[in-house]
Amino acid sequence: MQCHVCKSKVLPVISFGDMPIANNFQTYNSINDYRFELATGFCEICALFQIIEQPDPSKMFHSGYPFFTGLSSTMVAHFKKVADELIKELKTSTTDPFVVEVGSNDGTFLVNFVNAKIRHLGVDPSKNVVELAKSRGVNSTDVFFGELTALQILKDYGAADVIFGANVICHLPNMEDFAKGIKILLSSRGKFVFEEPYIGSMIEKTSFDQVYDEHIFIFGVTSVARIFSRFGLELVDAVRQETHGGSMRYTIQHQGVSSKSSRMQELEKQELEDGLLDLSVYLGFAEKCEEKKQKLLSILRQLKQKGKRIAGYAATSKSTTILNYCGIDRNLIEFIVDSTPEKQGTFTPGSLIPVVSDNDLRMKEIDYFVLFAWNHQKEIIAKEVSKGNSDFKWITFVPDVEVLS
Ligand code: DWN
Ligand code: ZN
Repeated sequence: MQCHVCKSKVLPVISFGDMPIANNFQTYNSINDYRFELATGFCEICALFQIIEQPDPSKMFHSGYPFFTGLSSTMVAHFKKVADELIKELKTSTTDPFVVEVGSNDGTFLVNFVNAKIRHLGVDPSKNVVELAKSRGVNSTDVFFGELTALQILKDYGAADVIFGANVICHLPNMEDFAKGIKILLSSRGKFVFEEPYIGSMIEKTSFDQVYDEHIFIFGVTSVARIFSRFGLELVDAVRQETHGGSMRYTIQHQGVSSKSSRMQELEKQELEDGLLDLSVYLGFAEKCEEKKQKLLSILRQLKQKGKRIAGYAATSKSTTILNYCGIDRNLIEFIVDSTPEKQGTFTPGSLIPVVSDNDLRMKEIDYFVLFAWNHQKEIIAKEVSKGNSDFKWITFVPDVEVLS
């Protein structure tokens, strides 16, 4: 049990048991039984919460990757806002700027640079999403990002003024190879900006479903600063974000280029005060995970005993952790609706609950929907209300297990 970054001993926190690949949706023709233990630990040296074993990345990111950033209108608007801010900054500071996105998915972020006629490149290992991005005019390539890829990009395009990543850096087990790539590709005054689910939010809300095979690390300001300082890079700014139930946007530069912002120093202080650098907070989190599991199971079983019909809303990656850790199957949840065509007609990994369209007529017969995309609550409820479904009843489990009124 070694830290993936510093190789020192990781202290065990909680194991969620045997898990399938979170996005490995099953079909009648291809039932895949692959399992790994989703155990977590904490490295006191890096102040870093992490999963101990990660399956081979090629099992997760491939030409059948079923997640498309552009399916959430909230996220599309969010990435447009970030892109617009960066474009404004680049246009005043740099002639002929060059922007690279790591984990560029369907091009939702980079399409804004296409419109602004700014040189860009998207890098993503999943061929299907890269093809989609290319069809939107986004220059993209289907490779993993690391030292070798960075050298190639530097040769082909020159140094990057901005390297961006959203909900991707925490997916990369080899931080050394990744950070070396950033060090090589980033221009001397360039910025590496990335956003990830925030450890402070996960602890505060007991949102343990953020932990699954793809999310090897749940970062905080302190851990990010410590990790990148090992590679001649410096965290200079951090800002909290509402997205994905509580995220953080980090800005990294070459060491010594800028001074640390005061808001980032405040956040570091807060993490120390909140105990995020101590194992005990994580052990408390582990207890709360077990309590939440029992509470969710109990509410679902009570409703079932009363003859109520329950479905799920959104077959998220996160739902794989919840469903398998709690042992929920189709006896409790009849089906899960989801807007992703690639997921419709499949079965959820491990729990084998059917996934159907979010326009399925059977939705009208359902008494309660468990909201697995609790991070998109506003958008989803508004969408259902606009479809005339204002009488739907929702069960959430973040921050607490409750029926929404
Ligand atoms: O980090 C990651 C995040 C950003 O996205 C990845 N590892 C994979 C993915 O995680 P997720 O699946 O938990 O993401 P979301 O955005 O919480 O959920 C997306 C799922 O929800 C999709 O299957 C589509 C579905 N959905 C829906 O059915 N109706 C989403 C919205 C907004 C909707 O209105
Ligand atoms: Zn470490």
